[in-house]
Amino acid sequence: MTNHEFYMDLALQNARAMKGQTDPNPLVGSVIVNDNRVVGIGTHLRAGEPHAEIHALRMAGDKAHGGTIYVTLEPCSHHGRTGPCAEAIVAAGIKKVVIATLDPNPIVAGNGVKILKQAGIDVIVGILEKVAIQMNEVFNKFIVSKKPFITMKAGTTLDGKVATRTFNSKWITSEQSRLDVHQLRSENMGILVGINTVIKDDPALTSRTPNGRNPIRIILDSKLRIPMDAQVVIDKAAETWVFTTENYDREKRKALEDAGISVFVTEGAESVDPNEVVSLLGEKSVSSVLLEGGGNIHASFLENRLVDKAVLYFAPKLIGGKEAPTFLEGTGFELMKDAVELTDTDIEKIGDDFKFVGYPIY
Ligand code: AOF
Ligand code: ZN
Repeated sequence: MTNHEFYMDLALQNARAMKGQTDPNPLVGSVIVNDNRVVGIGTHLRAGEPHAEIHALRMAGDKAHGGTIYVTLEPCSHHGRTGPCAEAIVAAGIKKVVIATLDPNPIVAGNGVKILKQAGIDVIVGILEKVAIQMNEVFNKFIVSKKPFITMKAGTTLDGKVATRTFNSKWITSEQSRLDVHQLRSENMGILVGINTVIKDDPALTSRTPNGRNPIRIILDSKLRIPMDAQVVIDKAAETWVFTTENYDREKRKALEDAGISVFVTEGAESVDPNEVVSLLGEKSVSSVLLEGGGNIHASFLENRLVDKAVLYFAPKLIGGKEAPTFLEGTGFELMKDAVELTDTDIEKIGDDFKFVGYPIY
């Protein structure tokens, strides 16, 4: 590891630790080094609060003068909720700026580097770039598309089943895997399921981890069949948003709204169009969504090319039975050449379970 990589790694570690609390803003870390000593460390904590570089500059004070600043994302150039960091870096007398990756935000995109270079500062871009890009996969998509980054999650047996033919499903994956899912929930701004999942399982869809943030519970329910005594309606543990069609039951909508549930009516009469849901969520600044089933919801999102990432937990168990549901239903593709392939795959063992991660190529 070079010196640059060492300090950038430190900045990346601090940035990553804030996963789940900065969105829709990016994870950003910064380290200032002067005379071979770390004189300032800063991490972005929350959207609307100072950027990482500002925290680091404040800590360094006069010691920033003549130093090198490491930033995991290009310093900003815009007057947003906080001032342009590139100008603050120039004003502090920093000599060198080491950046992991450029900011994909169209209002910054290279302009931060331009300000720094115009001030005669030495700028290096691309240290641990791949890691930095991956860390902000959610932000990178959202800031250019204004659509949420969607992760499809399922916990299945080795034969892809999410329950037995009698719909018994407690439990398929281990407790340790289920804890990992709670972590995943807290890292997403929204969690989306279909109405059948609510009717069958009555899930709370909350994150049971220490300091776990509960995502907004998003339910696709074309006819407003959601039971008034469902946990997601009565428990007040997090917001619940129900997306329905023009075919909805008027009285039920009023009852739900009186219970504090938000109801969104989408176009069309039959089923809720996932494209419309995704656009609406983007408009409401929901930058990340965890899809938690069931199989028809997964299929409709995948067929519409809306799934950005798949996280699949495989338990070393076999159920069998053609009536036993799988995590991906719908009609399915006709030919192998149409199959959705996943790339950049990774597998991790959690106890005896396997956690598989991959990114669909469309
Ligand atoms: C952050 N934290 O540490 C850095 C960011 O809404 P604002 O004014 O805070 O601006 C957000 C934009 O600033 C964000 O989209 C990104 O392009 C840039 N850099 N943002 O929240 C930070 N360095
Ligand atoms: Zn900034």
